[in-house]
Amino acid sequence: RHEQHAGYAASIAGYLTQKPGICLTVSAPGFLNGLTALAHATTNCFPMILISGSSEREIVDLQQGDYEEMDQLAVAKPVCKAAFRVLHAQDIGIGIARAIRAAVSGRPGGVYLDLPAKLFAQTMDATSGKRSLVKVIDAAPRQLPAPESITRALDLLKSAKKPLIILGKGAAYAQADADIRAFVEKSGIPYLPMSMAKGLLPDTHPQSASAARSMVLKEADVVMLIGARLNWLLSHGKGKAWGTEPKKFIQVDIEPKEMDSNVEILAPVVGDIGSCVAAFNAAMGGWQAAPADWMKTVTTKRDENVAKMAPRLMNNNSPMDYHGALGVLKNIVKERPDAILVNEGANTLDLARGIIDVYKPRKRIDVGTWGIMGIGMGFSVAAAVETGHQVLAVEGDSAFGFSGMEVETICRYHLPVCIVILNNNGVYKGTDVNPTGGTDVAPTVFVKDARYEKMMEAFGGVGVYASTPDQLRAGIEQAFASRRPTLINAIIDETAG
Ligand code: ADP
Ligand code: TZD
Repeated sequence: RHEQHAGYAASIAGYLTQKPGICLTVSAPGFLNGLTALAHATTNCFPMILISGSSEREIVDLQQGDYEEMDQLAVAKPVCKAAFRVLHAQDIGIGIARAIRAAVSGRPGGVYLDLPAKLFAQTMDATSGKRSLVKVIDAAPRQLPAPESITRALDLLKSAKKPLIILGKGAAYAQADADIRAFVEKSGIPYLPMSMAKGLLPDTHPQSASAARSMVLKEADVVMLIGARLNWLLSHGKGKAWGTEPKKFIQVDIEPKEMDSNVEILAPVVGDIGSCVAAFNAAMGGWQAAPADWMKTVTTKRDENVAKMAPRLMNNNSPMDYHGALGVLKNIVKERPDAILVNEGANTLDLARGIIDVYKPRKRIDVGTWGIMGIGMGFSVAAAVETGHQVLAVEGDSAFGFSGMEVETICRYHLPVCIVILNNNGVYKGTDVNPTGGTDVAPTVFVKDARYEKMMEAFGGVGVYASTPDQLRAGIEQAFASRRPTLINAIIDETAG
């Protein structure tokens, strides 16, 4: 229903399949709507191609006022990995091939392909048309790491007293799941998954340090990043979050320029993650597992934190609080680990990320590097279409509002998507007071008791109003059993958050 969501769907299809998702839009305003998603794809290292029609070049360049006039190639360039324009029908094959290669090779990203109006009236005979198409061979070639970089990294890792592995969404994208798991397990080192890397190893894995995150970041002495950047999500590798213990970093990434971007990387390993991790596994030989006392410190802290949280997740309050509602969702996903979890919001995001365990790779997709609202329904559509699995979208009420109209798309294609809106009447919570007085509500407060479930009913899907954890569970179980598009309006105490 809106190009931005088509674009988000394309971007996450690229992430899930390693094939660039393709989004087609009309010119100027349609192009601009899709551009947000293209920029998002580039920022998150997802392969995607935005193809857009554009006005006549001659008129655009002289700014003579064409229908939807805009110099789209120039506008797209700063936010994408590559941008191309095709002016002749015989160049379409080459244009598409260049776009595919640019999107998936090296660090993946968003590519723009501009098709001006002039192109559409052109014809070619079928035989030369066919000949002009290009078969893209080995679009994302393996990039083997230098052998000495592998030795350097393993030597540093061996010297550690308190090592830590951080897995990022680049590792999940790489689809080297078995090798990554084998490496982590053989190393015996505690690991921390970034949000979309959850499930590469099950969150219940004995080496998972998720529930001891603050502690391991502070205490670790050698940190190995695999497909994760030291950006804001990791406090740039320095400052309070990283404590006073001096850190030595190993970084595994396909992008050489990522090294030393925030702090010194003592052991850079540049290559594709599949090849790098396979090289580590081959070179590890008789590996001495990580110091047992360190692992014990990590698991003690983790188990303490998990035990502290457990009773809150079982509360049966009505209206619900976040923990009561998310406790239900945690159990649902535990029983159905093939479901794909889509997640956006603020409290809804932060708490769901910590509480809902993920058991398999690429089963959690969320707001990504920018922390954007609006990915929810586009991601849900793409996840359902690309995988055929049940989707569970856990949405803040504000977050849902950015893409809500796409529930019609979900109904139109009968997709197995169950949306749970944690509805607390506003952004963060629903009790803010307008600081300027007057009769208007605060800017963060929405219409109270909004009946979001009726939006789904409007298009023939199932709407559920749930004010208790039991009603929430029953609604989701019904949705998963029927695979019908379902929207559950889960009523959260508006003071919660
Ligand atoms: P997270 O947000 O999970 O921490 P980031 O998006 O910051 O992860 O980092 C992902 C990193 O993974 C990027 O630096 C990207 O270059 C890298 N990457 C993506 N695909 C591959 C791959 N196949 N091999 C190696 N590195 C990859
Ligand atoms: N616009 C976009 C595109 N992305 C954003 N991240 C924001 C605005 C700012 N923003 C956040 O960072 S979280 C959020 C906004 C608007 C909404 C949080 O409210 P919610 O979730 O109802 O979705 P909770 O759980 O009630 O906090």
